[in-house]
Amino acid sequence: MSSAKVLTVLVVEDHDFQRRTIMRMLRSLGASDVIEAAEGKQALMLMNHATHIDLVVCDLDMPKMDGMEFLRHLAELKVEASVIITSAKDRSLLTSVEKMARAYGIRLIGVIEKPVTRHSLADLISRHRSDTFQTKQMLPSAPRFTLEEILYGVQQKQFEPFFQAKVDFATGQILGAEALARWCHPAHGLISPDAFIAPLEHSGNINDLTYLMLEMAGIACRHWHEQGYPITVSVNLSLRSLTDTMLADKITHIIQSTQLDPSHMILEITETVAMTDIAPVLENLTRLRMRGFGLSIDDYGTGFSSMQQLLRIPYTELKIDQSFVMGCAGNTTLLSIVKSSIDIARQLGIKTVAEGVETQADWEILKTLGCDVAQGYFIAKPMAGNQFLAFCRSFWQG
Ligand code: G
Ligand code: G
Ligand code: MN
Repeated sequence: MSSAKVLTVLVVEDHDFQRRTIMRMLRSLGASDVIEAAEGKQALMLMNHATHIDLVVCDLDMPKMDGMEFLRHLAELKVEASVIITSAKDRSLLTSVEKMARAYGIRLIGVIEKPVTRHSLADLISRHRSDTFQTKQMLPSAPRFTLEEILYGVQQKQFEPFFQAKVDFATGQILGAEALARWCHPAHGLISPDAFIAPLEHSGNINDLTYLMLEMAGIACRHWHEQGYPITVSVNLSLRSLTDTMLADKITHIIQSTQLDPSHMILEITETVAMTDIAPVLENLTRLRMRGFGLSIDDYGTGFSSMQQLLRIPYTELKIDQSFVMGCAGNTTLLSIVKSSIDIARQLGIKTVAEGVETQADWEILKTLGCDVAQGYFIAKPMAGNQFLAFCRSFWQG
C-alpha cells in the first residue's frame, strides 16, 4: 500500500471490539481516514453527509437493519463506494449475499469470512485499488452515452476487439483468445462493454457491433496463423441476434471474407432465461456448427434451463462462469458446482473452460479436476491486438 493516497473507509459493525480491531487493521494498512458506525441507520446517515467514502466494510449480521438491507439502501443512494462484506455465516450463504449485492449494482470487491484478518483485508484493499485504477483507465469520467453516440461510434468503426488468452491446463500452451469489445472513444479513451452492449441489444442494434467484431477478430486470428500461432478466436454472440435466421449466412460470409477457416472461430452464447423463440436460434446454431464453427455455452451455471439447452444445441465447449471459478479452491460450494459442470461437459464429450482463474490455488485445483482450458487474470488480462501477438511470442512453447 505504498502508493496509498487518500482512502476513506467506513466500518459498519455492531460488535465494539470487532469494529475497533478492523479499524486498527485498516489504519495499519494505510487507510487515511477510518470512520465507524455501530448500525445501518447511522451508517447511511454518515454516507449521506460525509464528504466522500471510498470503501465500506460492512458486517452482515446486525440487529435492527441487517447487512442486506443496508446494501439495498446503499444501492438506492447510488453511492460510488466499494463494499467489503464480513460475516461469520457459512460460505454458501455468503455466495448468495454476494450475488444479491451485485444484482443491486453494488461495487462489491469481496466477502471476508470472520474472523477478519489483516491479510484478507489487505488482499481486498489491493483489489479495490486495482479496480478503481482500471475503472479510471477505462472510464476517465465515467461518461454515459446516448444510443446515437454509440451507433455513430460503431459506424465510424471506433470499436475494436481486445484479446484474452485461453490456455491449456495440461500443457500451458495458448489455445486461443476471446475477443472482447472495447470502444476507443476519440475523446474519452477506452470504454468497456457495460457502457454499450445493453443499449445496443435493447435497441435491436447489436448486430452492427457483432459484424464488426467478427470481421476484426477473424482478421486478427488469420494474422496470428500467418505469424505461426495456429490458435482459435472466440467472439460473443448476443442471443437476440440469433433469432434472425439469416444470421448464420451473414457470419459465414464475414468469416469467408477474412479467409479464416470457421474451425478456428468459436462463437460464445450466454445461456439465458427461457427462450420463447428457440426454433430460429436452433436453426442458426446448428447451421453454424455444420459449417465448422465452434459453439461455446458462456457463463454456464448462471442461466435457467442449463441441461435442456445443452441437449438441444450442438455445443463444443462449456465455459464455467467466473462466479463459480474465482476462489473455488477455498470454497466447497463453488467447488462442487465446478465439479458437476466438468462432469456434465465430460458426459457430453465437450471441452470445459474455466473463466476467471485469478490465483495459483484455483489453477491447481481446476487442473486436478480435469478442466481443459483456463482463462483469467492469472494468465493474462484482455489486451489490444498488437500486445496479444507479443504475448504469444513470449508465451509460446514451440
Ligand atoms: O471485459 P469485459 O468487461 O470485456 O466484458 C464484459 C461483458 O461484455 C462480457 O459479459 C462479455 O461477454 C460482453 N462482451 C464483450 N464484447 C462483446 C461483444 O462483442 N458482443 C457481445 N454481445 N458481448 C460482448
Ligand atoms: O463473455 P463473458 O461474460 O464471459 O466475459 C468475460 C468477462 O470476464 C470480461 O469482462 C473479462 O474481462 C472478465 N474476466 C476474464 N478473466 C477474469 C478474471 O480472472 N478476473 C476478473 N475479475 N474478470 C475476468
Ligand atoms: Mn464470453
